[in-house]
Amino acid sequence: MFKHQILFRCFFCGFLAGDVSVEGRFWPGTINLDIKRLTMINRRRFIALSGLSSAAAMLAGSKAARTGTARVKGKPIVVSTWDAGLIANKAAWDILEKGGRALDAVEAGVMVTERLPNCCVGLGGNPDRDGFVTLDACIMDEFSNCGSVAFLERIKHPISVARRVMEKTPHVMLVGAGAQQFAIAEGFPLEEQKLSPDASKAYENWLKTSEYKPVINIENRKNPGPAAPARMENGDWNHDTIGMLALDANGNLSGSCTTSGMGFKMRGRLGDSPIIGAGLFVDNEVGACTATGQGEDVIRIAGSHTVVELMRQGLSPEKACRKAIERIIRIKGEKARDIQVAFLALNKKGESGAFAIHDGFNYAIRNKEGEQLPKSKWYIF
Ligand code: SD4
Repeated sequence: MFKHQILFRCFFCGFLAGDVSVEGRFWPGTINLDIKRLTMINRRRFIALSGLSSAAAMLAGSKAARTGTARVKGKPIVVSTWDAGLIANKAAWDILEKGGRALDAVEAGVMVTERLPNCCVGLGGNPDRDGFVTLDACIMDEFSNCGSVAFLERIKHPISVARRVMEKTPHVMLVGAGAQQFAIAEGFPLEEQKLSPDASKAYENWLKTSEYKPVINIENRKNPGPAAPARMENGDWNHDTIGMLALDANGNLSGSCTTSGMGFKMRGRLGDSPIIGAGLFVDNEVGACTATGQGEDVIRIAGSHTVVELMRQGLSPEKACRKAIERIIRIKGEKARDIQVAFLALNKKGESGAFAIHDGFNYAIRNKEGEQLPKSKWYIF
C-alpha cells in the first residue's frame, strides 16, 4: 500500500506536475511495471498534465536518488560535478572556510582537475579528431562579471585565462589563437603540444575506426562505441567536464566550468562549457547552475540560465534542474535516449540539487558539516 502511494505521488506530482518534492525511496524493480499500468489508466491526464510530446510521454517518472537524500546545505558551501569534484571541492573549501571569496574558491577548485591527468579536463584530456587537445572554460562572479575562453590550445589552466579575460579585458569571450595570444601575454606558459599517455592510447584506438559519432556521457550504456567509450584507457569513467558552484560566507555566489570537451570532436567544435548561460550561469540574487553532458543540447535551451530562472520563480534547485531536463527531452523526443545531460544547481540558501536524463551522474558537496557524493535523480526511459 505504502509502495503504491509513493509511486502514485511520483507519477502525478513528482514528475508530471513537478511541484511536490519526492524524497521517498523507490523500488527500481517494480517501478516500471506499476507506472506502465498507471500510464495506461491515466494516459490522457498524463499528456494534459505534462504537456510532453507523444515520444516524450513514454517517459515514466523519476527514481529517487539512492544516496544523498540527507544533503548538507548552508553557507559557505561548494558543489561540483562528478566524483572528481570531491578533490576539487577540497581546494575550494580551503578558501571558503577561511572566509574567502566564492570566485577564488571556484577558480582554485577546478584548477585541481585541470592539473591532474584525466580524460576530460585540462591538457591531459582527449584530443579532437585531428589529434589536438582544445580547452574550453568560463567563470562568473557575484556581480555578473564573466569571462570565457574556447578552443584554447597548450595552456594548462584555461579557467585562469577566463578569469583574466573577465578582469582585464572589456570582453567576455576570447577564442582560439587570440585566446592563446592573450594567455601568453598575461604570462601563462605555452605548454608542449603533446598528448598524455592515456589520451594518446585512446586516440590511437579511436583512429582504428575514426567513427564520427559524437555522443558523450552515457554511463548506463555498456559499450557506447569508440567515439564515446564508457571508460577511458586508465579505467576512469568517461566523464567530461567539471562545473563548480560556491556560496561564500558573505552569501555571494560564483561558478566555474572547464573541459576538453567531447573526445575526438570535429576541429573547432565548442560545447556549452565556455558559454555563459549554457554551461554556467550565476545570478547572485537567486542561485547558480552548471551543466555537463552533450553540450549541443544544453546550448539549445540556454540550460544553466533556464535553471536559474526557474529557481527565481521559486523552484528548488533539483526541481529547476528537472524542468530543464524535461525541456530537453520534450525537444529531443526519442533521441533523448542517446544523450546524457545533467544540471547541478545551488541557490542563495546553500541548497543544492541536480537532475539528469540518464542514470550515472553524481556530484560532490562540501561544507562545514562534511562532504557528500549524492547520486543525481534521473528519468527512466
Ligand atoms: C561539451 N558539455 O563539450 C561538454 C562535455 C561534457 O560531460 O560536459 N561532458 O559538450
